[in-house]
Amino acid sequence: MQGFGVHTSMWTMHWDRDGAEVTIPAAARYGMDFIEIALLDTSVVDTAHTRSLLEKHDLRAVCSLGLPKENWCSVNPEGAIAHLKDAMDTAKAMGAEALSGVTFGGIGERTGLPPTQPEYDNVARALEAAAGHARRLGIGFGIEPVNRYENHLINTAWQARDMIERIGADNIFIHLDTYHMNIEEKGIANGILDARDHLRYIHLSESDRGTPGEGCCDWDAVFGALAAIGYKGGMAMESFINMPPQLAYGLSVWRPVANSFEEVMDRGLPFLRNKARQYRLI
Ligand code: LER
Ligand code: MN
Repeated sequence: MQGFGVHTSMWTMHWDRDGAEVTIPAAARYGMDFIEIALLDTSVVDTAHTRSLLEKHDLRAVCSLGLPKENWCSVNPEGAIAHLKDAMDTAKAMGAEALSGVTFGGIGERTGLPPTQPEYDNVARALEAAAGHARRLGIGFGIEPVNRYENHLINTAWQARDMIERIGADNIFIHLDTYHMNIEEKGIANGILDARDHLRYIHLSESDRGTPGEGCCDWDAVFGALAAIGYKGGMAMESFINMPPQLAYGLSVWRPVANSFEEVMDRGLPFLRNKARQYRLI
C-alpha cells in the first residue's frame, strides 16, 4: 500500500453493486490513490464489478474488517480462520492489495478481564494460518490495534509488534490509527516508533472521529514521526459520519462527529494532504 486514500465509510458501509457504483467514482473525483473497503458481508459483494470499476477509475483498494462475535480469534480460532480466508479471497478477487483492520478479533470484544494466555494463543494460531493464506494469494495482511473500549487484546503498537514477532510471519503488517493511538500511546510518536519495522498502513482519524485538523490529535507529531522513520506505506483518512446502528454500537459513536460529509471531505481531507506534503510523505 502506498499513497493517500479514504475509508469508504464516507459513502457507504454496504459494499454491494450500488455501494461500489456510488463510491468509486466519487473517491476518484477527490483524487484518491486508493480506497479502503469495509468487508462486513462478503455475500453482497460483486467482485468482478468492483474490480472493473476500480480499473476504470484507476483506483487501488485495501479491504478491512472486524470479526463478528461468533468468529473472534480468541474464542473460535477455526471460525476466525475460515472468516479471514473468505474475506481474503473476496479482497483478492476484487483486486485489493491487502486485508487489514481488527482481523485479530471484534470491534467491541471485551471479556471484562485482562487478556489471558489461552486467548493470545488462539489469536496467534488464527493469525498465523490467515497469514499463510494471504501469502498464497499474494496479498498483504494487517492488524490494527484499537483502543481499550473496543477490544481488550491488542491496544498498542508494541502489543501488535509482540504478536507479529511471536508468530514470526513476515507478511503480517501493523496498521496504526491516530484515533486509537491518541488514547493508548504515551505519545503518538511512541506508537510509530514501536511499530516502525512492521508499519505499512495508517488510519488518519481525528480525536473525535470527526473532521481532521479540528480536534486534539497532534498532527505534526504524527507526520513528523512518519517522516522520521522514512514511512512509505498507505495513509487513509477515516471518519465515521455515516454509521449503521450495529457499527455505531461497536465504535461507540453516539452523536454526529462532524457537521456534514462536505466538512470532512472539503476541510479535513485537504488538511491531511497538505500535512503529508509538508512532511514529504506524498
Ligand atoms: C475501529 O475503531 C477502527 O478504527 C476501524 O478502522 C476498524 O477497522
Ligand atoms: Mn481505524
